[in-house]
Amino acid sequence: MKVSQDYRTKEALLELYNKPLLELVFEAATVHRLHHDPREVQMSSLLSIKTGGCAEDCGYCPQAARYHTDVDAQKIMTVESVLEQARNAKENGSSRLCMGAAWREVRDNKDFDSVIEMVQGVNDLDMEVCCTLGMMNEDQAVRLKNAGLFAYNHNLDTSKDYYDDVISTREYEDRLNTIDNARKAGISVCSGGIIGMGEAVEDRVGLLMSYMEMDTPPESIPINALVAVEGTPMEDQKPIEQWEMIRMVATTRIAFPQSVVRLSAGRTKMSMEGQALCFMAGASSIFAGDKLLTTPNPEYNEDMEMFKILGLTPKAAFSDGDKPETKPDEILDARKAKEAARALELKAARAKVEGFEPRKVTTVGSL
Ligand code: SAM
Ligand code: DTB
Ligand code: SF4
Repeated sequence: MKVSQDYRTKEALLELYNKPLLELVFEAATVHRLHHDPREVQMSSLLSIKTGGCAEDCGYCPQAARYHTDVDAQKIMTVESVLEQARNAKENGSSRLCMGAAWREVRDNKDFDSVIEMVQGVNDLDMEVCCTLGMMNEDQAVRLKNAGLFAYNHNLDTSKDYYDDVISTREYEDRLNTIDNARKAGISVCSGGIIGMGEAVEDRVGLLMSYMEMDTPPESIPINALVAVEGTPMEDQKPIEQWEMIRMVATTRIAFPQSVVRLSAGRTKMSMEGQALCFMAGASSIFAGDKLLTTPNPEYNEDMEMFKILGLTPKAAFSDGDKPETKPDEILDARKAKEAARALELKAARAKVEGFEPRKVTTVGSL
């Protein structure tokens, strides 16, 4: 039962969302317990491997180059520094690493080759690897899959109707195509949205309807509360009440009984009691670590304290799917072989220069 048969229409979902809160939470908690171990919560760490300078105009995003935020554009991280961060995240109990890049789309260049190496390296650490790199085509999805990618995150963000109020530089259809490309390559799909962007409740339910209409809904659905960042067009959005977050989590849980529902951005504004109700209502994953991509997240120790109080335990890696096999990547291997050959040539040329006796210059008299 990948989607709930009782809530397949927008009207039914809307009615569900608007139910008396405790009835909604109770129903969600019941569904959750039928399909998941309610004590287990997945801890996923986010890492911004390429920050800022993005060409898109997503109204919520501090990484869009056109908005004047505190986020500066940076180069892509090195593979070694990513692996170091991955090891730290694993030591702190994270079973998944989600690497984000502020790209409109994946390009077939050296930076993508580096991402392939990062995916291979993190998969070798026995962590679930997720990437969120913007739009990608089928070939790029296959390369990522062969590198050992477990999941691809690509959010629809909101309903089809509200989408144009949020983003103008790409279409809803583009997002759906990328999700399809990930799916076709055999990658687990992570896709969700943001609430608190000025949308109506109908748009929140409209987002869920977009997933209802898919042949296979996402394996994980992140629910974010807008982090209103100064300099973005949404800087003045009033923070949503945590009750709305609880309603959205509960409705998502009931509509998609088997999916992982991730309580994502916005936890710094929630109380522990508010988060507890989200776990009760079926949230089965969080982003762990004191930073999301560019904005703060609760401290690691705070989350560990919350887990202890609520009796939650971190979920092990690959509980919901086998570890992908890392296969050789021809493009990456060819580039590395070329670089190695070039390095050898340079070394030989340098040795030649060093072994060369410079001609003695004798100066006659003084100038
Ligand atoms: N550039 C890629 C893309 O847009 O698909 C990947 C990175 S992008 C930052 C990933 C997701 O982060 C967005 O789709 C959005 O849902 C979420 N996000 C970005 N800024 C946010 C904010 N201020 N508050 C809440 N969620 C946000
Ligand atoms: C998702 O749904 N939320 C994450 C992750 N997927 C990539 C991103 C949240 C970003 C919040 C704003 C920031 O830190 O820049
Ligand atoms: Fe760029 Fe992604 Fe931010 Fe949109 S959400 S501006 S695509 S980084």
